[in-house]
Amino acid sequence: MALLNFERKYRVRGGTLLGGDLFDFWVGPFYVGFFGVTTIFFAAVGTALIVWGAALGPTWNLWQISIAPPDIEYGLALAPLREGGLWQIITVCALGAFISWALREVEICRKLGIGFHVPIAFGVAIFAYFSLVVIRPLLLGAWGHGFPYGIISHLDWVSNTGYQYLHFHYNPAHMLGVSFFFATVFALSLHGGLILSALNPAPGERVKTVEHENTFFRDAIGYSIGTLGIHRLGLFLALSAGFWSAVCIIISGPFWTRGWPEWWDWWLSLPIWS
Ligand code: UQ2
Repeated sequence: MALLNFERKYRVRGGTLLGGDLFDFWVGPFYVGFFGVTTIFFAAVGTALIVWGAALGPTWNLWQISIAPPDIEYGLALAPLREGGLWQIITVCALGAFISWALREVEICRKLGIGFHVPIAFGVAIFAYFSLVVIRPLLLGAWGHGFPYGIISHLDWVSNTGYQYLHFHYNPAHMLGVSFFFATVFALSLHGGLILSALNPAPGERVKTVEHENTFFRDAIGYSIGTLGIHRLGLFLALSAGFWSAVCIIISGPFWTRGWPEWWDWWLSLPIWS
């Protein structure tokens, strides 16, 4: 089907989750929908509040601008705007925009009649952010446990939070998260390399097919996971990376307050040694 044919068939009413036909239209290439409107709203308000927060701060240096959550003393209450209240509203706007974007993806999937893999994958990324700024602060009893919105300041937060547990690499869920991140880039480099090797031949040479792709890996390691399989594996590896990152930070504090190296003492405490 040619692009123009396809668009005529696909660009039709229906499949919306909310708003019925009200926002069921396109602006240029972009589908709008109810959630397109809410995405624009939350993104615009959130961005304006970030600029306001920057204007209140001591610097316009892009690296140093930071909008901090409230002090721990405010607990789970709302704070004055200049003392973390801005951070609280910006967090609501960020989640509003991310979730609206995911639901807009769902509406587009429904229109096309395709699966929901993309919005589900994005949902796992939203969950990782949600666990940092909502789940863990709630479990610890203060919004002040969220991370500050700034380029350098959020890096400092990660560093400080890591050292608070002495050595974060001993966190078993962190180990899983890191391993899945590495496995993800490894799989994508194999996949990207393999696709380009077959589909982007030297000038004058023929494009090769999937049999060449299978055969390369069968010759090299005796196994080819297949063209569908590599994408299933990639999605699994990437979602697992996001999932275990969320777990590794949620358990740090709410469920384990000492250094992570000490967690491994369970091994020395096994009765088999005595
Ligand atoms: C493959 C295949 C692809 C691929 C890749 C493989 C034709 C185009 C990359 C090879 C992948 C394997 C063997 C899995 C590696 C496992 C991990 C955990 C990285 O067979 O089928 O399709 O792109």
